[in-house]
Amino acid sequence: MATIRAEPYAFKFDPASVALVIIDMQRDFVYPGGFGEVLGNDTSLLLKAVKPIKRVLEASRRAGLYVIHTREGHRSDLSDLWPTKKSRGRLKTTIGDKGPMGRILVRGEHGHDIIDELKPRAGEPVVDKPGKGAFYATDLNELLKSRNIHQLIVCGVTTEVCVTTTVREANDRGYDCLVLEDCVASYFPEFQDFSLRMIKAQGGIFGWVSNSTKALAVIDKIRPKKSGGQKSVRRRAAA
Ligand code: TIU
Repeated sequence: MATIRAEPYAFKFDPASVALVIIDMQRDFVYPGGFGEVLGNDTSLLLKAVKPIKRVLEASRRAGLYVIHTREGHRSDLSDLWPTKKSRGRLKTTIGDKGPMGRILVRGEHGHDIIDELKPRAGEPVVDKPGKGAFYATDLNELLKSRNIHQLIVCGVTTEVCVTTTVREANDRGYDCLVLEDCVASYFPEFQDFSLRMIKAQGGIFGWVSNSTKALAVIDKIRPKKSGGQKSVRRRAAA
């Protein structure tokens, strides 16, 4: 068992039963010119999370932890886009329309993809989700259950939208979630603050909160098991 210093108390986990889940680190949200900016937001606030996430991602790979990435987006015919989601906000440019980085939040478009700094490696599942929560209309639960994973280390954007929706969904499906506060980001600093406080309040009503420094102090010491790790499982599956 490994232990990360966290609030409201230490987060204990078995490296074989934990996954690093990186939520929606897509150009559309993180870079200027994407959907985030179309919504009127300052995307520079999200860029701050990239370096700490990268450090946690690289350490998790070295440790052999299971790594999953998610992307919010829709089929090119928008058949999985609720009319309510399309029209909400009364924006001039909305999901599916042409933006500076291709059609906004449409799968296969440049803006929809994960930023180069955090590019998924072969063997790391990328879960495409049409909603805010990563469990809605995806196979995330099946991917995790098939490996007996019941604890998640959560990073990504935005804290009060897709991160907390996913953490809440995860709770109701029996997962423990540890959120790393410098590895999640919001366009609104006050929402970031309150979202993290809501997670750890009431004895950890939704989970635990820590940071990348405390997590890395522990993940850096984990050695991958010979039979574990993403590569060897893939090899087994292919055999
Ligand atoms: N707008 C906003 O803050 N977020 C989203 O629309 N999606 C995610 O959080 N990924």
